[in-house]
Order: sequence, then C-alpha cells, then structure tokens
Amino acid sequence: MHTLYGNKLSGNCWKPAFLLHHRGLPFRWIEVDIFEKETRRAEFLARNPNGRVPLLELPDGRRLAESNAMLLHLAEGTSWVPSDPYERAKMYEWMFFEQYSHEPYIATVRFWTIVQQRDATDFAANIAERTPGGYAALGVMEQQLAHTPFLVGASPTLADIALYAYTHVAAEGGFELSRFPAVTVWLARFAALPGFAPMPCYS
Ligand SMILES: N[C@@H](CCC(=O)N[C@@H](CS)C(=O)NCC(=O)O)C(=O)O
Repeated sequence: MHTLYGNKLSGNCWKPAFLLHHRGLPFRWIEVDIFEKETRRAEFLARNPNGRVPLLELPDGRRLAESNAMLLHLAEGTSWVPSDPYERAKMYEWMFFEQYSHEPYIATVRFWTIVQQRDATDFAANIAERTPGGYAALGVMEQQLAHTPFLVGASPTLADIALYAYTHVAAEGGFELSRFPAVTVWLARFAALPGFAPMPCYS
C-alpha cells in the first residue's frame, strides 16, 4: 500500500490523500509536525532532501515529493487527466498557476494566520503584503468559473483538486470568499464529488 507523510492542516497534503481515497487505494498516513520542524530532521531529510510534506512512498518503496507530481502519478489513465492535448495543457496551466500564483499567497497567509493564533508571533505585515496576491488569484479563478463548471470545462480534472486544496480553507487566512460567487458555487460542486472529505482529513 501507499504511505503518505503529511500534516493534517496542509492543503498540499490533502491533495494526494483526496485522490488516494477517491480512487479507493488504501494508504497509511504518517502525521509529520511541521510546527515542530520535523520535516527538517535528518530522518525526514533522508526521505525528502527538500524537507517538506507531502511525501508519498509507493507500494514498491519508491518515493515522490511535490503534491502536484503525486496527483499526476496517482491519476495516470483516469478521467482526472483529459485525453485531449489542449485540455491537458490547460490542466497543467492551472496546476502551475496554483503553485506560483495561488499557493504562495493564500496558503502562506493562512499559515501565518494559524501560527499567529498559536504562539502570538506577529505576522501582520507579511499577511498584509501577501493578501492582495491571494485576492488576485481568486479573481482569475472567478473569471473562468463564471463560464465553466470546473476549471478546464465540464468535468473535474487534477486542476480542480490542486486549486480546491487551499481555496476551501482560504477563509482561515481571512479571505472573503463571498466576493467570488462562481468560486463559491464551484467549491460546493467539488465537495459533492464521491470520496470527498475536507481538511483535516483521512488521517
Ligand atoms: N510545492 C510543494 C510545497 C510543499 C510545502 O510547502 N510543504 C509545507 C507544508 S504545506 C511544509 O512541509 N512545510 C514545512 C517546512 O517547510 O519545513 C508541494 O506542492 O508539495
């Protein structure tokens, strides 16, 4: 079976957990405490030199880092990956957008907000600086989702998993999702898919 090293508050870790669960693939979840910097200990670095979760161990022992690489591996040959080359490229477009234009803003602001609440560290300036980028990303999604039920068209693809991850918990970073009606409807549409569970999940 697969083994997934993850943290239950992490949207990046939710992505492969959702897909494993949706596909009915049994897996073992190993909780890693990122607040205690367990990802930076020698034992974990030996598994992933980049010192981050999620980390997936395949049934044959081979390892894979990067949440979106895991999605691509786990979805091989399924309808989560469009067969049409242009639609497949659009899926990649959204997945790269997620890592460069969405996650560094929405996930990071949410993380700082959670850390602030836990140990009273002051991240207010960082949060204020990154918040506009998060709203810009939500605006880009809103434009697309006003026209199509899912990001690439009529059916869900890996792009929807990748972007659902931190969008559905964006309010925990102070983002007002009510400003984005099409995104809000899409969140509900995604949550109605079989095998769905929100974060914290599957652990
Ligand atoms: N691009 C990576 C990002 C992974 C990442 O940033 N992981 C965070 C949790 S969401 C982490 O492990 N943080 C702990 C650390 O950096 O020490 C992915 O998509 O998997």
